[in-house]
Amino acid sequence: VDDQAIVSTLRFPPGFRWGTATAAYQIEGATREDGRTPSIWDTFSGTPGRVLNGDTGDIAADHRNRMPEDVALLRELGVTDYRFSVSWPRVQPTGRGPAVQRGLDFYRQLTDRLLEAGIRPVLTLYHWDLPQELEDAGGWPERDTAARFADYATLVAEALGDRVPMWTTLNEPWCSAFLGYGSGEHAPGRTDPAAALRAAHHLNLGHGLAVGALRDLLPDSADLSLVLNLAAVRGRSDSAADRDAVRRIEALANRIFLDPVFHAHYPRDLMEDTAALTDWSFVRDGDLAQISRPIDVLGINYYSPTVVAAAAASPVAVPGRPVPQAPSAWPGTEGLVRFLPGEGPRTAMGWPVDAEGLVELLRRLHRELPRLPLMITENGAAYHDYADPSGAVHDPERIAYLESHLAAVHEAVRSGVDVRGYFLWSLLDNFEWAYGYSKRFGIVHVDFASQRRTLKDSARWYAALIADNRAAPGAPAPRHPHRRR
Ligand code: PNW
Repeated sequence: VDDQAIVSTLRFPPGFRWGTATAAYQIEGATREDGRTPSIWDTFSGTPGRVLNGDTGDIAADHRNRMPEDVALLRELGVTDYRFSVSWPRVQPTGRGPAVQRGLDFYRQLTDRLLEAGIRPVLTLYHWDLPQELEDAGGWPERDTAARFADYATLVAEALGDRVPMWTTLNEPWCSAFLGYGSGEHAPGRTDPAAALRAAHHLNLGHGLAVGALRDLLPDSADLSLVLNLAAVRGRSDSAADRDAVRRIEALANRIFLDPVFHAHYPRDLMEDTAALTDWSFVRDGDLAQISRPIDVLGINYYSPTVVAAAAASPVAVPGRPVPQAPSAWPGTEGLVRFLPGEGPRTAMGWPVDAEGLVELLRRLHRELPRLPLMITENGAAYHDYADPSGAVHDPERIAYLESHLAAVHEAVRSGVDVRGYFLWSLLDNFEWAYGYSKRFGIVHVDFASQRRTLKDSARWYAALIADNRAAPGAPAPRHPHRRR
């Protein structure tokens, strides 16, 4: 193949996987059907003040009842793969005991339809909907939750192991641990930094135990993965103080997961920096051997880079009066690290559009883990889409965002990074966690009153790209204003 043609048309390698991604609680609704019990997200969204406008996932995009229509949409897009998650409380309502057949049936029907359509199912076991009963027993800060997760993984693998070729244990354990138990922005909404660190370890342990269970049950051909929302961290400057801020955030966002999973240890600097919060005695002999069981693929979710600096002089403490501090998602960095807003245009989430962060992240992972295949398991953007009188939904900014990020993926692939596929977040407008229905990430518009689906311009753009296995010629090259390559 002519090298120049590859560059100018952004052609992707043959066999590159193209998908869309969703998560159970964000689209399914039907939270009381099939014998499903509440998850921590039902409880959290049902608690006033936790989710914007009091939105809940009770109905969401009604996917539990409209699944055939949604698979037809995937077929129309021409995706090769579809990434979805299984709702733990739909399959194993209290988090213990046998599986509920009706719950499993839904995922059996979904995967059957996908396979009939020639679409590869990519199954995530945990996308944040812990059965409430397990939270009542202590949740992820409690060691037993890791064992419960491995049991649940076993139930799902026994039921679907013959038809699902790619499995993910956890989606973004950083969010589960640090937004769920640290800042309290996500369910279960606890604000205890030590509990957040324990949760991170037990999520890692649950991942490792589940990989062990899945390897025993699944055919050798099954690919096992973990999905992380790694931070592409940049310092404001190269000063020693700013570099120290980068090191601290790297440790809490990335190395707390990458080091145990791929190198069987926790970062020593992180353990020292958090010594005032915990002695890390929750890490027991043998845990790291479980956590570091080999996986086949690492999934990366990328939206925006993270820019940090050393905090300005810490607030002056009045003797006897504690300095009030918002609960932090970054245990041990309070008063030491400042997050900067980043530059350039932003999405409706307020997140800067910066595809260069994705190139940097992919190159860094390739450098550190050269033999590990990677997948972009989520990338996408929320924008304020507009409908014209004919009912068509236009989203030019989303297309521009996606073009620049696909150019970034292409650039990484060209420089030798082993990226196997790309999953666009998301197929449908859905329940965007703490933001409820106020933020729309879909390439398919959902009218939440009528549940009508309408392909946005970006959906047609994505279908054309997939059909051709290449991004549109002339897609803007990824650039960061202050970086030169
Ligand atoms: C990811 N943060 O969530 C999730 O995997 C999706 O379910 C979600 O809809 C998507 O990204 C868009 O938000 C995140 O605050 C939520 O750092 C919040 C954060 C990161 C990821």
